[in-house]
Amino acid sequence: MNFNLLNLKVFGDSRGKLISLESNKNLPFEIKRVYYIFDTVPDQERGKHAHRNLEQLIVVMDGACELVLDDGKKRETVWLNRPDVGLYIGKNIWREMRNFSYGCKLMVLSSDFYNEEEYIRDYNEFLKYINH
Ligand code: T46
Repeated sequence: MNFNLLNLKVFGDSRGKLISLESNKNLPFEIKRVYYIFDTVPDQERGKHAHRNLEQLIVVMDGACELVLDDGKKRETVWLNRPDVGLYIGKNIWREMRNFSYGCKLMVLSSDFYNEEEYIRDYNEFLKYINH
């Protein structure tokens, strides 16, 4: 399936830890947008859409959440709970985000600017799109 868990290189010493993310180096795309999600609550789901062309890297900076990934043939669940692991999601993957810890903080690096036209927010439409 077109997703991958990336172990990010950590520069750590007695002062703490640092991770650097660079376009087309340790990230497989050029970063055009960064957004973040915070103040999450456990009983609220997010996502439930796919992107036609967008690639993203999701890093949980604090807390934890579950990502369900679906390519129309199978579903896999990934638990994200550490800032040194990034979830790369390629094109045409349906994603659902759930079981957030209270106040989980996610940073998302994105290969393109925000464009609502590029989202597929209906699961049946997603299935039709990938099987066309
Ligand atoms: C994704 C997951 C991981 C903007 O105006 N600009 C932006 O860059 C984004 C990402 C969102 N928005 C607006 C659109 C909605 O009115 O913010 C509102 C909430 O967005 P949405 O309901 O799409 O949020 P999530 O958490 O369900 O999904 C987001 C991203 O949209 C999506 O690309 O992969 O996070």
